[in-house]
Amino acid sequence: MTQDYFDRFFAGETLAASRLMSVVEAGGEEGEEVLNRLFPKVGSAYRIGVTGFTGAGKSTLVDAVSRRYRDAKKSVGVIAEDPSSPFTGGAILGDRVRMQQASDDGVFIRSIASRGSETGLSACATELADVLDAFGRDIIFLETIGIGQLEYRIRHIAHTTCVVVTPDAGDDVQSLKSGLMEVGEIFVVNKADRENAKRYADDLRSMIELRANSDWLPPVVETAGTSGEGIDELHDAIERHREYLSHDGRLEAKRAEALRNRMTLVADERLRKLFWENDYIRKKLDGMVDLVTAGKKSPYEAAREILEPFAINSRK
Ligand SMILES: Nc1nc2c(ncn2[C@@H]2O[C@H](COP(=O)(O)OP(=O)(O)O)[C@@H](O)[C@H]2O)c(=O)[nH]1
Ligand SMILES: [Mg+2]
Repeated sequence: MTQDYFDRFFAGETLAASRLMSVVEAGGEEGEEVLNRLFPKVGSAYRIGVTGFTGAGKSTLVDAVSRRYRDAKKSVGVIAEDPSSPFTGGAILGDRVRMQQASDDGVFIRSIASRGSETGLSACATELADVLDAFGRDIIFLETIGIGQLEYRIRHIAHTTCVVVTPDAGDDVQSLKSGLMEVGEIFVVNKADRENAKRYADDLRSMIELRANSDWLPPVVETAGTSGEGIDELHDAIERHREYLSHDGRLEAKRAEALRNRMTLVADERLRKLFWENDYIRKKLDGMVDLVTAGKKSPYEAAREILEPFAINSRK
């Protein structure tokens, strides 16, 4: 990666940003080098996570809310994890992607395919958000699918996490996964044009009140992404949460926690690799396989013995 790219990136050239994102997305040493170079410039963007199942209306909502920020002269970036065809749902967003290629209207959209591990995916979303942050975007939306462990991790990738749900017939709020309930700082009941939306939102409010355990009570906003209903309320709820975080060092604490989490994830990944590629460990493992196969040790005793030299702190 030549200096030229960084110069063009810091001069605000969209193509250079796309290029750096591709390098970061590819990972490896070159990607890390880019992140190291950009890191001093990372930290001023406000990150809004939007999570929920595919088809809930996340892209539609991100598009609508991002317009509010654009109207307020804020620059916007979007990182969207989209397993199907990116943004097919939102014709508006589709148009915008096309527009983007011709001119930068202040919204930079990048979709990432949901491949690889969940950890890899959320790390990648965070890293791409870092690039947009260094690029000077004021607001960054991170659209992720609320499945598996990912929903727990989104808390480390966004400042404000919005969980988007829909009042699907036959489903009641009890069926919402507790992972989603835990990460939501704002709940959005989208497709408010559906008949049972109101009741669904009220049930959700009662459930949230019962679970409330911090001085931020997550609001439930009813929206209809396609007609624009409730978009102002959603924007206001995000701004209220941002205001809440700006007091008592909450934002700084959240940022520190996220960075700690990131360091742990990166170190964890490397540690495993270092460990299993280490000659001593490989030989030890081979020897244990023989012993276990011969019935002389159980796999648990073997695993314990392999780890024994590293258990210094926990020895009694
Ligand atoms: N009826 C209704 N459809 C909506 C609403 N919001 C989004 N949709 C539609 O739901 C589909 C999925 O939306 P999309 O934003 O792509 O969902 P995502 O997968 O969560 O990003 C699209 O066809 C949207 O037009 C809404 O409020 N009401
Ligand atoms: Mg989407």
